[in-house]
Amino acid sequence: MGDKIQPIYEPLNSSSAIALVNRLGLFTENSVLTCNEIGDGNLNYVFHIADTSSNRGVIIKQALPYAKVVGESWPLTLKRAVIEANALKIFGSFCPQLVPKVYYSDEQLAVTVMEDLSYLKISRKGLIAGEEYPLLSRHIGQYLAKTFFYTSDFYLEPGKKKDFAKQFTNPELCKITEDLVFTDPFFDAETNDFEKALTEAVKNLWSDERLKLEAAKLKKSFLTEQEVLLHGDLHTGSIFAGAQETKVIDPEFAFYGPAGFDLGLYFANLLFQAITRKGSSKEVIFTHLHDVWLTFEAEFSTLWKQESKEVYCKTEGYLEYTLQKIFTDALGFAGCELIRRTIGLAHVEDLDGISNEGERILAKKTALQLGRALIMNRQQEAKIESLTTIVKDQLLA
Ligand code: SR1
Ligand code: MG
Repeated sequence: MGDKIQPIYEPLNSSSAIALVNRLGLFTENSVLTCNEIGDGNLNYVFHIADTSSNRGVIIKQALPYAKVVGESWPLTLKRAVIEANALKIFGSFCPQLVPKVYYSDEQLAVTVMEDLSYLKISRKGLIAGEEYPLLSRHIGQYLAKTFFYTSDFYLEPGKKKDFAKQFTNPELCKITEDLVFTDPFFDAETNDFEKALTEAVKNLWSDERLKLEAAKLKKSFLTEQEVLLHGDLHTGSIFAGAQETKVIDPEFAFYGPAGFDLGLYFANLLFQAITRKGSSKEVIFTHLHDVWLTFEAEFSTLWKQESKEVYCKTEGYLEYTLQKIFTDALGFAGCELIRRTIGLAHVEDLDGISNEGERILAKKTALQLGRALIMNRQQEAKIESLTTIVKDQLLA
């Protein structure tokens, strides 16, 4: 008697996705709706539903109870959908222009219904196609400054921050990163995936004890440092871009971790373009690297000076120490991302899309060398020229 009927999880299809948006009243009654599954990521379904006459649309993202990239043999929590919806709402409250609006979320169905961004392009695809996106990295610098600062102990009352950290405890998705980013690529693990022609280069990594010690330190930082609420998977496939607009999507890996992690992933995914672009078109990527760091540094410093609540934020040298730590960590995390996207389980189109085998292998060897160089030389002055010098040295080596 009086028992609540719990909606049961089931994967959506075109007709149940359309039924859901109709139930939510997101379109007028007479709308003729089309629905396409457009997800090309590793984990979820993504449905694009549009009204054929107005072309107005929405996106429904649904988590599957397993990792799509591997199949049902790799079960994965549906709770990531709640984490994602809540993270979108929190990040959207700090930078509404840079995050899609969430219209609805349902924990049982593991769905998030959000703003249609299909008029923009996934920035990885746009960058591969040679598009320039002059505002992209300035927007990402602003996004990082705000999301880091407003979720950190520099701004939040410590109890509130700990509540957030509890709400965003995300052990299953963190475990994916712990394994796929920080561990497996440095050992002969089953998940690794690389061409035969890379065997010697890969074995050199596996036997490099100095490199493994540094990878261990970076993994420890990821495991233990609860500095800010991270996006957790901020590669260029998690960012929609256009000439004027940028939107950060997919924060299902969100958790409290070291601030340099998101920045490092973004650096690394730009660096794939620095590696693969030819001649002077690399310069655009160096400009992106400058833009993201300089914007981040300026915005974060302003927030620190104007809005910090932590008493030590007025102590001389503390801001510089904090920026230095974020920069150093970011270089190390960027190195791990370069290596894991080259020889680990989940690759990037920037490299795998190179059809000429010789060129592809050369690009991958460069990515491995650059990854190693960033990890080993990450204790650099927090100046973007320190990063571009390491990159240029490796690209010319
Ligand atoms: C099994 S998931 C593989 C990768 O896809 C996601 O986008 C994350 O980057 C994860 O590491
Ligand atoms: Mg994703």
